[in-house]
Amino acid sequence: MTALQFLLLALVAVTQVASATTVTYNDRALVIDGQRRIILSGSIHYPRSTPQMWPDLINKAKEGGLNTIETYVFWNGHEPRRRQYNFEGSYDIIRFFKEIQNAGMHAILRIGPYICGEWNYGGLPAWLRDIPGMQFRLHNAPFEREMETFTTLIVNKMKDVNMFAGQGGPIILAQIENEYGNIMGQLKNNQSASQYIHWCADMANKQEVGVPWIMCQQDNDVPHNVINTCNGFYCHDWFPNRTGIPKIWTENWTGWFKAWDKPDFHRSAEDIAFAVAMFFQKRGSVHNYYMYHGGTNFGRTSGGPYITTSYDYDAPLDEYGNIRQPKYGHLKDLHDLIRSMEKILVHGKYNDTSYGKNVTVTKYMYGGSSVCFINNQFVDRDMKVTLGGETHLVPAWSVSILPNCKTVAYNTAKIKTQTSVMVKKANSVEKEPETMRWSWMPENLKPFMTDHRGSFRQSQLLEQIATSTDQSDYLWYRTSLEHKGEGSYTLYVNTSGHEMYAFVNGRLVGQNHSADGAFVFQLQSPVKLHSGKNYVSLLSGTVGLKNYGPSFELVPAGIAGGPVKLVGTNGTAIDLTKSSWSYKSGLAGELRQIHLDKPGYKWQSHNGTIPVNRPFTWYKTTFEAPAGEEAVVVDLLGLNKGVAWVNGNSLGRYWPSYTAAEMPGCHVCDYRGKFIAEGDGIRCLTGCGEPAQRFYHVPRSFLRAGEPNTLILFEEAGGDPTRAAFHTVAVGPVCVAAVELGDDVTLSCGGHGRVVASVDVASFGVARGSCGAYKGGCESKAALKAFTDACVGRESCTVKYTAAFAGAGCQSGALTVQATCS
Ligand SMILES: *[C@@H]1O[C@H](CO)[C@@H](O)[C@H](O)[C@H]1NC(C)=O
Ligand SMILES: *[C@@H]1O[C@H](CO)[C@@H](O)[C@H](O)[C@H]1NC(C)=O
Ligand SMILES: *[C@@H]1O[C@H](CO)[C@@H](O)[C@H](O)[C@H]1NC(C)=O
Ligand SMILES: *[C@@H]1O[C@H](CO)[C@@H](O)[C@H](O)[C@H]1NC(C)=O
Ligand SMILES: *[C@@H]1O[C@H](CO)[C@@H](O)[C@H](O)[C@H]1NC(C)=O
Ligand SMILES: *[C@@H]1O[C@H](CO)[C@@H](O)[C@H](O)[C@H]1NC(C)=O
Ligand SMILES: *[C@@H]1O[C@H](CO)[C@@H](O)[C@H](O)[C@H]1NC(C)=O
Ligand SMILES: *[C@@H]1O[C@H](CO)[C@@H](O)[C@H](O)[C@H]1NC(C)=O
Ligand SMILES: CC(=O)N[C@H]1CO[C@H](CO)[C@@H](O)[C@@H]1O
Repeated sequence: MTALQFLLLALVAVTQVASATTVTYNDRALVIDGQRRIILSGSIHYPRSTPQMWPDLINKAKEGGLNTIETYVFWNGHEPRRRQYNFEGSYDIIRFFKEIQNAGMHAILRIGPYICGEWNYGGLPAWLRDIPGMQFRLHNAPFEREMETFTTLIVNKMKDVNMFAGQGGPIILAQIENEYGNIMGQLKNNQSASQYIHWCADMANKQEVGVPWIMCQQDNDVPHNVINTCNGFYCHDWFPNRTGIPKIWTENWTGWFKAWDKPDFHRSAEDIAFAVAMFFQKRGSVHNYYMYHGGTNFGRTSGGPYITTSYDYDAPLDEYGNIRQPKYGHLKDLHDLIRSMEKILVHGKYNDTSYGKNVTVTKYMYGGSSVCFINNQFVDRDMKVTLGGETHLVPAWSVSILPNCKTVAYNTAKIKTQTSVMVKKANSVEKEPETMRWSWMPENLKPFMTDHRGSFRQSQLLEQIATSTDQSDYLWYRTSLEHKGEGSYTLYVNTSGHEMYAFVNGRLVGQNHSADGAFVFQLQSPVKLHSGKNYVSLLSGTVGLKNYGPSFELVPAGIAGGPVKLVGTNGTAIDLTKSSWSYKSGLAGELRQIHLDKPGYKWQSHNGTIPVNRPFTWYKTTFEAPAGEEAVVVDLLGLNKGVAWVNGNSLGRYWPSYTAAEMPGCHVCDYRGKFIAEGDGIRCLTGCGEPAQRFYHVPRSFLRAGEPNTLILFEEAGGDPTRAAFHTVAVGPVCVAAVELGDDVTLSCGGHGRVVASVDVASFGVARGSCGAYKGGCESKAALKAFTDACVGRESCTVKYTAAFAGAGCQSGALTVQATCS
């Protein structure tokens, strides 16, 4: 054997046997196999997409300059009933981690198992609270026993397939509990809380996972053997309390989640880049985007309270997994630069120098090289900063990075990446919605309108979650009363949420739901009683369970004590609160599993006519899957509220009749200044006054090409399904703005065979409007021709911006280009 052959063989051996990786840390960084490393991570939650989507999402994250994927673990999905486990489909966590490993990336395993995450009950299974003596997230044996059992199960599952770094796997950090610091703060030196968090750390360390344990947002009373980390929109001014541990940012919120009553939040690419650059300027070394891909709350027990089915989060990858430009590209440029400076940042000596109010220059020096950051934290003032003889203009609320301390390679406020506007394209395969044939079936409400027996009776109004154990969104309450003669009354029902339908003698007399984030409301409806026996049937519905705050398991849902009363026009009141109430959890159609479209179901279709605006109705149609690979959505405008399934797979709750609020932040958008998600000063909201969510994601893996696919809707409030239509999501207009002389300008239609159809604007003036609707200022014929020649008919194209483009008499400066993909 020659030396070369030997070397080759040795190489093969090394690549075939996943070698153990050691993970330690010091005050500057994680130390992986003896090397200090910068970790650029992004959160992707496996149940919020499908296994078929995972490789693409992970690869796009890698392409976007990340080296790590972070996820929570979703206990209620894995253990829906006590000791009955689910690790299939979207809950195949092992497959998800193997995909991360296949992509050659690291992973952060955030077990929790309390995870918040805008997830039903913060991830805790609803059956937990039925265990006697249970107190969530405090020092008590029932909770700790269940938490330890589940944590151990997950750790062992990961160990069995060698997923921890020490076993050659991708996991470099593990998390126990989640944002407990907030809870301890609210419980004010509660002994039980302190004992609990120390118990968590001890339990975690007993697991011997071989990688460090982290606790996020745990600034006080930090157990000595865990690393505390920061969550927030900004973490540059935050430092861990103890020395010898690195500065880790576990959740940098890339946007914000959406509730049914809220418009869409947007965090600008400029502001998030500012936050990331500031973090690395101030010694940060482990950074994670929450979320990098937000995704979809598909199942009933996926979303948090009043959270929309879309969990898009304005993340760098959109709900469907498409690249969101310019956010994705602007951050990729930053990641590539940060990683090129890795050695200097994690080893270098550093010096922060204040250049007056609000401006700081940081210089890192290592092995004869240096890199500089200049930040300007003024909201309203661009600043000139002179460094080593050169003067640099640093725009307000931005950071400039100078990899040699001389020339600016990146400024967080200057976006070089294109903007892509995603559009919904009509489905060319499918016939027009008018010709989709619908059939229907009524939900059988009769049993609960009469004396038919419920599951049990009680002479009080019970709390809903305890009664139904969250096996359904719905709980029936029914009582009856004798009345002499006819009478007119108003029915009053006080409920703790989230929605309520009232029936008297089988007729729907009223409905109401919580508004403005307050779950408690009162239903009021005029009712008529007849002589003899009258039935009052109340259907309470939940829309995702509470996920946050101390002792959130004590937050009630449903009628929970009421009162329920009838008040006559003359003031006579009949109090039904202590009547004999009969209970039943779930709807008949849920128990029959109508969504599975089993043979023998009596779907009705009188020559294609179906009833519309009829509450409590099941609808069914078949459709052809749109051709191609682009994401598919179904437009449910015209429907009211319910649940949708395609081929038996839940698309989640729909509620297109819910209109998002108008708020002050709907009409102003400026990236400069601190981003907030609550209170005064919210900005950059869109979708105000529009349906909170009209389009629902239908993952490709739910569809069958070339065969009929079935869409089933359960419409609870009454709507019109005949307008439902399928669309694909594709890049429409693409734009670049603020391009400077010498820049290479790239336009891309996002693949899938889409090409540039036309170049519409090439302007030197100050282009007004937004991408897709730019009104040019001073047209450059030369630029228009160059872009048209290079781009039309191509999936992507690159054009260098040269002096030859300058239009006569045009304002010098930035070039704006807009093209349309088709
Ligand atoms: C700690 O808080 C829990 C939940 O609010 C409460 O049940 C318990 O009594 C408190 N313990 C102390 C010592 O205050
Ligand atoms: C830890 O740091 C936080 C701020 O980050 C501070 O409020 C707290 O007092 C510190 N606690 C300890 C024990 O040093
Ligand atoms: C930090 O930089 C400033 C400005 O260049 C210089 O005056 C100062 O001596 C430096 N401090 C250290 C500790 O290197
Ligand atoms: C930084 O600028 C903002 C306004 O842009 C101002 O409110 C703030 O006080 C300034 N901070 C300091 C430290 O001067
Ligand atoms: C008050 O109104 C109710 C309902 O209309 C009726 O049944 C009842 O007899 C009335 N009582 C009196 C005292 O008028
Ligand atoms: C029932 O709701 C009404 C209206 O919100 C409220 O005024 C009343 O105090 C509530 N009653 C109880 C007992 O909570
Ligand atoms: C719905 O609830 C709100 C809040 O309690 C109440 O103001 C409103 O009158 C109710 N409407 C109906 C029709 O019940
Ligand atoms: C069904 O409807 C079509 C068009 O609306 C009509 O031409 C046809 O006669 C109808 N058939 C029956 C059996 O009613
Ligand atoms: C304290 C706080 O606002 N925590 C939130 C941080 O963001 C995550 C993700 O959106 C939420 O789950 C927390 O509620």
